[in-house]
Amino acid sequence: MRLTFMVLSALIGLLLFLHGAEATFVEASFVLHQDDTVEFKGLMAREGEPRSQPVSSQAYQIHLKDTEGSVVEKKNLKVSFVDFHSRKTIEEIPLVVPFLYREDIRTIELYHGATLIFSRDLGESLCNHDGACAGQENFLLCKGDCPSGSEDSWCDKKPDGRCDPDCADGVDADCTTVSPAAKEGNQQRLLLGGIIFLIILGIILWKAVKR
Ligand SMILES: [Ca+2]
Ligand SMILES: [Ca+2]
Repeated sequence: MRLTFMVLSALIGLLLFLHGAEATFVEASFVLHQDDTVEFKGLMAREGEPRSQPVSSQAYQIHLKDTEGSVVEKKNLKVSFVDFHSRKTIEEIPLVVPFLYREDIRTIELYHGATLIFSRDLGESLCNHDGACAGQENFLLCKGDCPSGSEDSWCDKKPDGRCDPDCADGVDADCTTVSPAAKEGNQQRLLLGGIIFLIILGIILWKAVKR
């Protein structure tokens, strides 16, 4: 049983390694005022899992809704208008709310108690599926409109022969002016590295199964 688990874990790890699977999350930024006015500052897409501490107080909440208006995620927000150091009351605070990206998320709402103090349709901002890469759409959120190599403020680092103009010098191998011979040499080294990795993994698994 333990062996089967080990083999399965190794295979899943290998699959994740080969595909480079990463979740996408979005950070929504706001400025919240004491009088409950809210300024929306924008959205930022990132790769990975959102990290935020659980908050027990339900005084302020974010609701994410789908196209049908059903709540797909609720989050309690940490809100305090008292400065941590000076202990003085402050009039406004920045709020950054991370959430896992799902294609069905359409609306973000901010509540103070039962009162809706802010609402915004995110559908247009995240991906409007119109064939043009515009606004805050990018490769992470909207691959249909912003394929790899699009100018979308996101360096996708995909080795696919398309130079991404958003990548800094040396980040996207497709942007470097490497000679075809050197490029072929790099590809061969990468292939050899992959084969060696698989052989080592095979030996480890074989030894584990034999034990
Ligand atoms: Ca679009
Ligand atoms: Ca890009």
